[in-house]
Amino acid sequence: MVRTVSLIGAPTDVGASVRGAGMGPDALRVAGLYETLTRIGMAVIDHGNLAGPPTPWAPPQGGVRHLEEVVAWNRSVFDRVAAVLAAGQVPLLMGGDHCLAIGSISAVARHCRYAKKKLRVLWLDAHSDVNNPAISPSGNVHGMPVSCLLGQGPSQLVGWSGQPAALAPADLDFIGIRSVDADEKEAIREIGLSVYDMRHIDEHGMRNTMTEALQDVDEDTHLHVSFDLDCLDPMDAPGVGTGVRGGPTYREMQLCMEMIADTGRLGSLDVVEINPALDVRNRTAELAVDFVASLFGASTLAR
Ligand code: HAR
Ligand code: MN
Ligand code: MN
Ligand code: MN
Repeated sequence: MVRTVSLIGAPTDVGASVRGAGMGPDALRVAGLYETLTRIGMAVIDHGNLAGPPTPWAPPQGGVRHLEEVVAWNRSVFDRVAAVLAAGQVPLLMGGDHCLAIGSISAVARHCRYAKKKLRVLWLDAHSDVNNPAISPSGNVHGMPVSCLLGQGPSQLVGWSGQPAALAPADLDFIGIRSVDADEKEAIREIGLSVYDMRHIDEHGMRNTMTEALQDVDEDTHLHVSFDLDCLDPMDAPGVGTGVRGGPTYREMQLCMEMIADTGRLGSLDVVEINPALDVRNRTAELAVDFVASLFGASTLAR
């Protein structure tokens, strides 16, 4: 059966403090996301872009920047992702900054409860995004989505899945992490989150890392990938607002995607943090399209 991928654009940088991630959806379209997925045999629908408030560029209040606007954007993301899942399709959220994963994954979590699927989230990122308003150094919500999904964010941003928390700590694995704020380190330890950081990948290689991360994926699993493009090395992916040197190589990331594809359990995807204002000739969006193709099963000797 041919699976249908639904592209959902969320053109906003409301959760960031560097401007430009709002241009991400069109950068992915220009890089040929629709055409590439079609070429490898997927049915694809582009739903166009969601609408939402402009980014106010105001300072944080109570430790959070732009809370009202972040809530508004995430509500539209939640509703559209929920509708796409209800139609039996694979939602591909084109961000936008990473705060949008709150709405996206909350909708996926609710769907998994109804469908009696086990949700597993792979968070591919340079950052752990597990800040909250009390500890965030910036107030930017793109540094807090993991906390919100674990039920520990501002009250307006938790509980959307119909449960106090969309995710339990064991539902989530971080891959590629190398930038964690002081208080986030403590939060990761206290919550007991599973982190395959860059040192782990250096020492064990991507193959062993992904074998370990995917070992409990079975036929009842819904796999969600939240792909922050700053997971990559900024030498390869310069078009991001908060790049951190020392990411996985192009080949390592390809293997990561191919091993996820091999499980056959990919059910939903976020592609976030592409910032065309900082990019070089759309290189980062083109790279993202390459990796998304691998995630959906493109390989050298097959499609
Ligand atoms: N940890 C920093 C903060 O909370 C930076 C986080 C953000 N950037 C992202 N998210 N792109 O992965 O402000
Ligand atoms: Mn992120
Ligand atoms: Mn990041
Ligand atoms: Mn785990």
